[in-house]
Amino acid sequence: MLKLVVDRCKNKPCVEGLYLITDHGERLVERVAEALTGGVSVLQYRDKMRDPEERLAIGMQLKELCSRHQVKFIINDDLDLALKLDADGVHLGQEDGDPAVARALLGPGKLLGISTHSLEEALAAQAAHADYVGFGAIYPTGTKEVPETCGPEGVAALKGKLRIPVVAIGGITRDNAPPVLEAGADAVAVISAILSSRNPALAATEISLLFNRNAPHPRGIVLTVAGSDSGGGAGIQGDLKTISLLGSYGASAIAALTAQNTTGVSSVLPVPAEFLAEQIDAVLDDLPVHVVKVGMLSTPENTAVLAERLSAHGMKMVVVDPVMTAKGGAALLEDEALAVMKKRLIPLSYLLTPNVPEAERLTGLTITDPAGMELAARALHLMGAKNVLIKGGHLTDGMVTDILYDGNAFTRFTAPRVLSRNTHGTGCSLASAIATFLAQGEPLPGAVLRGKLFITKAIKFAQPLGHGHGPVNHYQAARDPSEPLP
Ligand code: 3NM
Repeated sequence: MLKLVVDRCKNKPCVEGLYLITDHGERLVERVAEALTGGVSVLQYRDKMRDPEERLAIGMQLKELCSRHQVKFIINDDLDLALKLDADGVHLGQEDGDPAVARALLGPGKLLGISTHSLEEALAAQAAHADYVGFGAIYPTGTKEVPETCGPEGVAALKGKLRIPVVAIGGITRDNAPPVLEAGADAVAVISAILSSRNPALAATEISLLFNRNAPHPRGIVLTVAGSDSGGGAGIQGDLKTISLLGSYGASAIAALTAQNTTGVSSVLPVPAEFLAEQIDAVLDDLPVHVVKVGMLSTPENTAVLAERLSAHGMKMVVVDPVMTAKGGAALLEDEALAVMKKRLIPLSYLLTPNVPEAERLTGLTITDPAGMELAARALHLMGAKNVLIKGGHLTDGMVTDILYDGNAFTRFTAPRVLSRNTHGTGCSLASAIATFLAQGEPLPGAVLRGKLFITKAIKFAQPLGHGHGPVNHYQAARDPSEPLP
């Protein structure tokens, strides 16, 4: 029998999520304003250089930004400034004065944080009525001289011993934060990985998304914008199966209807662009969507309206599968839509996932080998895609190599080719799987790796359903996505 338990004691921690700390660089307020659009929950103004007058002026601007974004605003060290600005709290280092004095002056309604570097210091901070502790340095950092680092193990050692939240700090980035969260950090404090980034908004979005790792299932929300495949293997249907079976919540906006089965597409009915916009708005006005996955769009109008709505909603995590033709050759994107995709949609994409023919059409290049894929990836990055994954399945080698380019480095993902006729839904399902893993708090390289594993299994386990190219087996592939291929 289902038992109802009412828990009135479970308060949310007062500090959790992404805790951004300011640096001493130029254009601070502008860079912070960008970062706050990416899901920051606390901002600490830490200024060891400017004079008091300047600090007050900057502090006022930062406070205004924080109220606009509903972000808690904390002042480092300077109690006087915290009181003048009526900030949400103050943060003290070990040598920054007496916590009891700060607590008395701040009053009970404000937050008091204390920097700590060992279990003993953390326990002492708790005894001094701190509301949270900063704890580090977790990793080596160039931002501040730190005597030693403690790694995620240092955070794990605090577990169960403190009642107050732990804000892990020091050298934390998108790629090394996951073990810190798994060790039990309630928040991560970051300076350079966000404020030294060329795109502080995206850097903040990537790190704040990692906190979904600990959310209950369905974990993370993915909106798929694509065509309906009546046969059920690809398009909206394949996407929603992938998203649900992998454990996230899937919403959809349908760009076109297709009459389709495993033998091919017999008819396409695009949805009017205004109605596509209404679907997207209905979902994004209501649900806190973490990642949007884009597939078949059919018309230039739909491509343009999607780009416009994604910008209006400030959506940063957009995985674009630039679907152009069906396996049997049916056009799923009208020719005039290609230019709109290049100009309007690609610059909004966090990850673009073309196969070789799609990458050729988008770039005008001829691709015959991995070196050609790398060249095309660079060209697509120049068009504005933040990350590009070119899928090598159409090349004829025995091994299939996909190449990920993040604007800095190439990563190759190679797997033996699975010889199968049952590959219907491969591209849609791979992009949906990557979108789902991102929404669940996996950083991009891991999301691509897990997506590749999922789709390779889905092809391997595919059954000969229908009279043409059977659908990939979403169900079997999702049963244990972490397990290596048999
Ligand atoms: N305090 P970044 S480490 C301000 O260990 C600060 O107490 C630390 O900057 C501590 O994110 C640190 O650029 C620097 O590494 C954090």
